[in-house]
Formats: sequence, structure tokens, C-alpha cells
Amino acid sequence: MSTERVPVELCKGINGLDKVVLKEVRGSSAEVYLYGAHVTSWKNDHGEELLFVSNKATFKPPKAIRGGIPICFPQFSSDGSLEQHGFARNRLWSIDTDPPPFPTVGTNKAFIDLLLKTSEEDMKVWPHSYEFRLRVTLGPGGDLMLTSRIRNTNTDGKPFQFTFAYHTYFSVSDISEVRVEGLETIDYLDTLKGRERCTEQGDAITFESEVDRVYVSTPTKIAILDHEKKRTLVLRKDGLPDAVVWNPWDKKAKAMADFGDEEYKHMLCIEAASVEKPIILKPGEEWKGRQELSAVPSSYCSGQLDPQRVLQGS
Ligand code: TA6
Repeated sequence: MSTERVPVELCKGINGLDKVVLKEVRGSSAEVYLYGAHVTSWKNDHGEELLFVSNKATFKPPKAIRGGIPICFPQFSSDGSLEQHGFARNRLWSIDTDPPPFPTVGTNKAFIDLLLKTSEEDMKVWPHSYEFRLRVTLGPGGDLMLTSRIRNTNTDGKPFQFTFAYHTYFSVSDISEVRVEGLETIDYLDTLKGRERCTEQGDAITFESEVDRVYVSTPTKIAILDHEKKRTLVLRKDGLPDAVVWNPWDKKAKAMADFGDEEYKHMLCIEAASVEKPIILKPGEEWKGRQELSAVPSSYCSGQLDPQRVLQGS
């Protein structure tokens, strides 16, 4: 039995669903199910899980997996006529064996290309042809990168528009001791108040109750400081102007069958998104949206970590 860490391995996951495991030489790993092209695990080189997946997640189509990184396409939330967050997260994707040229990072081999195309079924609810290519890459330092390329392949000359989010569930030790940096002074649409437009007043976002906000035209970097773990999770994004911040808190947690009553204490969604202004593509045009997640040690509690340095760092 080889002990060599194979960078990409296709195997069976929960309920026999196909999944791809990415492994990096220094020990970090990630997992992505072909169902929904859904990343369900991202571990650092100490084997610590950095994403949250509910203990009650069903891993049974047609329900989306509760946690990890659901892909919201071609609609975020219930903004249009489609099911909540669109259908991409409820579809079986295929491995893209012949992707168009796409620069890989150096000699890094720990990546997988997944593909979703129009189906007859989906044409009934969203009458457009598209090709959605997702590349999931585990970088040499354990960073996790998701790059989406969505092309309008309509032959009827029609443009289409969509909204999009990487609905990332981060694992946190205690939500009441988490700070989010990078969204200060930014306007947000408060979903709990009918998407009323507000402005972030605090010098960081902290959590004492349900939060469900779409921050608009946000910076490229957002930092999640986990006090207890002395860890900062950094989200960098490109092509995704907005950022959704969500914690269901106790009442909503109890109302979700696939979410534990107390699990809201150990998760936080920060979602790189394009929500306020839909993306419009003409036939032949392609949109690209990328998020890169990294985890850095932080001793913020002793005031040593300057969050601005993390946000302005390279
Ligand atoms: O991203 C926040 C949100 O839109 C919340 O309003 C809540 O509905 C959450 O997504 C989860 O949605 P889901 O359809 O996955 O249960």
C-alpha cells in the first residue's frame, strides 16, 4: 500500500456519492463531491477542519448538502423564479477531462476541473445554454481556491443574467468570540429588514444574534478572526463584488431539519458573491469569479495581530 500522498483521488463518500480528495504534500487536504460540485472539507496541514458541515447534513439528492461551500447559481437566494439559491448545488457535475487552457499554479497537481452544462430539465425553468467550469485547487501552502468560469453558449443570440455566491460555511470555535474585519463602513442590504440599505458602523462585525446581510461593493479581502483558536481565516475574492454574512442563530437553527440546534455557535457564512448587480453575459461571453481561502495563525487577543496588516498583506 503506497503511503505516497496522491494529489487527486476519486472515491466514494457518504451514501456512496462520488467525491474527489485533493492532498497536498505538507498534509493539507480538501474534498469535493460531484453532487453539487460541493466542497465539503478543507483541512490544514495539522488535519484541522476549517469548514463547517452540519452533523445533520443529509448527503441525499435532491437536497443540498448543509455546509461546506454550496455553489449558488444561476440565482442567489429566492430573488427570481428558481428554487432557493438556484439549481447548480443540486445537480450531478462531471469531471472536465478536456478543460480549455487554464493556467495552473506552478507544478501544483492538487486540483480538479468540474463541469455543469444545460439540461433539458433545467431549460424548462431557466431557458438558457451555458457551460459552468469550476476548478478547485489546493495550493502548496494549503490555500483553497475555487475558480468559476461561466460561458453563455446560447445559439439564439440571447444574453442571460445571473446572480452567484460561494456560500462558504466556515468552522469557528465560538461565534460569540469571532470578529470579521474588512467590511467596516461598507453598505449592506439587511435581509432581516426586507433588504433595507444600511451602513456598517462597527470597527469589526461581531455576533450576538441572527445576521443575514449582503455587503455590497466590498474590498477583495475579508478576515475572520477566531479568538479561541488564535486563527484568522482570510477570504480573497475576484470578480465577486459583494459579500454575504450569515449566522442563523438559535431560532432559525431550530427551524432547519438538517442543522443542529446548537450548531450556529460553531459556524459562520462569509460568501463571496455577486448579488446586488446581476452578471449579464452575451452569447460567447465568459465570466470568471474566484475565491481563495487561507488560514493564518493570529494572536489578536494580545493585540499583536494588526487586522489591517492581514487585509493589506500580499
Ligand atoms: O446566505 C444566506 C441565506 O440566503 C440565508 O437567508 C439562508 O436562507 C441561507 O442562505 C441558507 O439557505 P439554504 O437554502 O441553504 O437553506
